[in-house]
Amino acid sequence: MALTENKSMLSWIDEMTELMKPSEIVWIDGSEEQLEQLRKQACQSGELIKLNEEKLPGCYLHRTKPNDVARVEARTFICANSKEEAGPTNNWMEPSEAYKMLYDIARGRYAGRTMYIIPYSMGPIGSEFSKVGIELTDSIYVVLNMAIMTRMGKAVLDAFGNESNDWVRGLHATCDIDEEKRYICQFPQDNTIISVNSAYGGNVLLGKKCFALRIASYQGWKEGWMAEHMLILGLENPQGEIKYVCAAFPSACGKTNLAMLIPPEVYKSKGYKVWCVGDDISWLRIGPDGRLWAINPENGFFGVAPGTNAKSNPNALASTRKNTIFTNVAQNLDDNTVWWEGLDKNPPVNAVEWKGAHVNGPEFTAQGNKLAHPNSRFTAPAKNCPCVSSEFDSTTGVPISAIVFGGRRAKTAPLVYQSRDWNHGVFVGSTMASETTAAATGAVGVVRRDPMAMIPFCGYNMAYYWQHWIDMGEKLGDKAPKIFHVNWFRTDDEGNFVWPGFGDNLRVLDWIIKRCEGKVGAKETAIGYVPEVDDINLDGLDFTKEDLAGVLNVDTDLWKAEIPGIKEFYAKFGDKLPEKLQAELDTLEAKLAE
Ligand code: GTP
Ligand code: SPV
Ligand code: MN
Repeated sequence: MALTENKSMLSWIDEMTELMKPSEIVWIDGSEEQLEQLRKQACQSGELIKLNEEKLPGCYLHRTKPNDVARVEARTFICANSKEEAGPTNNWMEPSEAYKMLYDIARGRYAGRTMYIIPYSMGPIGSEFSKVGIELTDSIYVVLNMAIMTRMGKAVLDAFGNESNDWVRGLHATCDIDEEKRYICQFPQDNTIISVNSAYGGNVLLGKKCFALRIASYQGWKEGWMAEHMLILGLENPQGEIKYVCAAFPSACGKTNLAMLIPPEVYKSKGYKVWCVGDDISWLRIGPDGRLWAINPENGFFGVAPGTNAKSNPNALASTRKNTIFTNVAQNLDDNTVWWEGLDKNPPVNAVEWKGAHVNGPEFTAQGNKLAHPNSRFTAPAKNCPCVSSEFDSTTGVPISAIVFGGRRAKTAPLVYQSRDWNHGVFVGSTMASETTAAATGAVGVVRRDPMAMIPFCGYNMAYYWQHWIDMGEKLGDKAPKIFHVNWFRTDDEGNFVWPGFGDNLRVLDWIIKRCEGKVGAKETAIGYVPEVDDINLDGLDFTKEDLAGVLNVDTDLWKAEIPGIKEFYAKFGDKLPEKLQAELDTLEAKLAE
């Protein structure tokens, strides 16, 4: 029986039922009984493997097809009404052509299968920030992941009611997981997403990148708010005051790690704490007090497994110890637990690698093979996180003091710098560059422009998106958050990371908050304000002031060499480029020439 009487929902579901020809239809009501029954079914079919109930209660392992392990940017399309509205950084397809192509691929593909209808909310149910979606899928894995990553089920529909048509339509069909027919298409003007021939996270958990970033960024543009690829953390000082920070880093560049950071001993002993509100996506609105407020629209973490360990990110590791789904990690057959590169130095001897082959872990890895896929992930409930913020479910969100951009740059970008003002900060975000990672298919380690960490996720022309940022800054006026840029990834001549990173990034956050409070000075450089060497606390760290001076150094020649790349990138946007950004570029060039 349908769980809603909303006509726009029912008529779209009817239309899709007609198209997809499911043998069975199941509404996901969000109850634990229903989810448990689906887990059992998935274990019977082999889609999930139940892990050790004592060591990892409620946890499961899933392996995707080896050709389906990451987002596919080349096959992701923004099907806006015109190519110009999608902009030069997005793939574009004309909407009616796209629908025809996708419906031809998907037609009848639920035959012999069950169509699961997942009603879900991005954001706490009942919050003004929140938006509702319905995802249709033939994958139990998708249902169970969505149950962790979103608020879902009947409660969402009850709160949404029968009148509104303002909800996002999402159709996912597994089909044959054929790479050649894989498409991830967003139709911003229709509030619609269609994803075919994949069963991997970011391509099929439609509430996440497809809705909460691509569709929502477009909605935010039209409605006066912002959807960003940003973590949200609260930094509590010894007086118990909490300041909130949003940070945008590209995929697999450290959001989850920063969001759950454990302060180094010198800070911890004084009473500093970090609270996690979100690790991947922020929705931001100007509040009644004129400040910028943020919610995390998600309800769980779809985090990178490799590199997560008791030292680098104990809070993330703790989050994965119960009720978690692991995707493409290795299985330890001796105790039926999981393993990935960087968990510890002891790969399991009796192991199943991520593709499903039984191997001797130490021998296999010694030959240079990876037991877990570099983009293997955990799907864990946010509530599992030991440092989850008390504001996690807040319907009003948290007020943001600082926005931090960052990426992987071996050279060029210093450890941290502050923009001169909001528009300069927008310029800094718009010219961000970072080395590519395993989060998307394609080459890894290639420097590319990734403005605001949104290049794969902006649902419309990025030039308009930048103008929207500038407009938001104008509305915020002197209540606008201060904007910073960080780089944890500077390397020495041997290619080793210089800055210790992880928990020690708090030392940089501390400077950022002090700058927001006007409590510390800075050195003005051509690119913005850089800390004085004495103003970053290095207590208890094996890192000298000379080392610090090295990572804070702004190399004018390297920055001059950046300019042609920025110009070339900006040129793609032609006359759509906001004048204010061109002016910022001119200013940077002039300052570098001084
Ligand atoms: P998405 O979920 O793909 O959006 O990624 P994310 O930005 O949340 O990345 P995550 O925090 O999972 O980090 C990805 C990789 O960066 C892991 O391999 C981490 O070990 C590494 N990393 C994170 N923070 C630091 C840091 O401060 N220093 C260094 N050297 N590596 C880091
Ligand atoms: C990312 O790639 O930025 C992720 C993982 O957060 S995915 O959901 O696959 O996009
Ligand atoms: Mn992400």
